[in-house]
Amino acid sequence: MAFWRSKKDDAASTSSSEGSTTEGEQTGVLGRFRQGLKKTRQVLGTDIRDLFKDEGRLVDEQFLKDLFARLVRTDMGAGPAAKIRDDIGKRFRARRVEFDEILDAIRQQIREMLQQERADLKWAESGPTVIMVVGVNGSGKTTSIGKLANFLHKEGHKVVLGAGDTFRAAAVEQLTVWAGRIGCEIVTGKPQADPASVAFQTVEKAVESGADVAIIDTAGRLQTQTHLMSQLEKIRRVAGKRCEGAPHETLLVLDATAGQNAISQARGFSEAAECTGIVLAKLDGSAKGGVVIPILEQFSLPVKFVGLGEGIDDLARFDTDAFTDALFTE
Ligand SMILES: Nc1nc2c(ncn2[C@@H]2O[C@H](COP(=O)(O)OP(=O)(O)O)[C@@H](O)[C@H]2O)c(=O)[nH]1
Ligand SMILES: [Mg+2]
Repeated sequence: MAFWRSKKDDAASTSSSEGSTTEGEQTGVLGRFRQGLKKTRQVLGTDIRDLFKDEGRLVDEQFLKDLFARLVRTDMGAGPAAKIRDDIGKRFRARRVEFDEILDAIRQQIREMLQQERADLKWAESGPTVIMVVGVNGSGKTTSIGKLANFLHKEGHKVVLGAGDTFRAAAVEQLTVWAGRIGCEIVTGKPQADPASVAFQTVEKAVESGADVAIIDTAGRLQTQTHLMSQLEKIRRVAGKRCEGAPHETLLVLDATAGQNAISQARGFSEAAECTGIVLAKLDGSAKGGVVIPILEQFSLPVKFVGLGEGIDDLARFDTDAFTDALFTE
């Protein structure tokens, strides 16, 4: 499993062998995925196991119908659930099968559906990498920024935060607390300041202080609020003025507990805000972890990170293998 790597790590990394993790790290990442996906795993494992009351089970129309209904409960969407059902129908129809055989077939299908291009952050060729974070209210933006900043800081990157949610004083305080915990710089504006000016100052601070990454928070908004969406456009423009190519990443934070609603948000935002990747927050609180599947299927946006709790270390880079294993491994 490839762990977090960047151009800097390539030169600096001595702790792990080339392109792979030590066993300890692997257990850590997998363990966290497992913990976070507990609820979804229960739906998949327990509910499907319930279909196997007797010795094995005949794969007939009723079984396939029941299987479909249970798969849909993970919020993977009807399309993917139908695809899995049809595959199992094709392979096993009129045969008596064991639970493990079926679970294994589901696992293979899901693993395939979760394949995506490498989910690394897109790094700026020179100067700081500017990351803008967007999404609806309460989706987990500020928390995810704190966790991401910590993640990058621990990798040895110098991070500057920008408190671009100037709507609510509490949002600025919240991010300031994270900056304090991590020990990174933060740029804040006056209450109700123009978020674009905070973004500009943040990028400027990053350039001047030789930081590697600037992460800019934004106020929550709906993709239908045209004036607020054009405000995002202004933030982008201003950041780009101070640093070529900025923002290099625009991460959309989605709340996994919103299940299918998260999908309509992804649709609106990815069109309106030029998003480059997704952070799927609150996977730990959700039995709807299957929602990753339609997100990957329907959007050309990679899921770059997942939020697995409220703690500072509860963010992991999305990893197909760890995710699939965590969904199925007791
Ligand atoms: N369980 C859990 N809670 C989260 C996660 N990410 C954010 N939260 C919580 O969700 C709530 C809203 O988060 P916040 O970052 O303020 O959302 P924002 O309005 O988008 O900035 C807070 O109570 C967070 O602690 C996560 O990955 N797991
Ligand atoms: Mg916030």
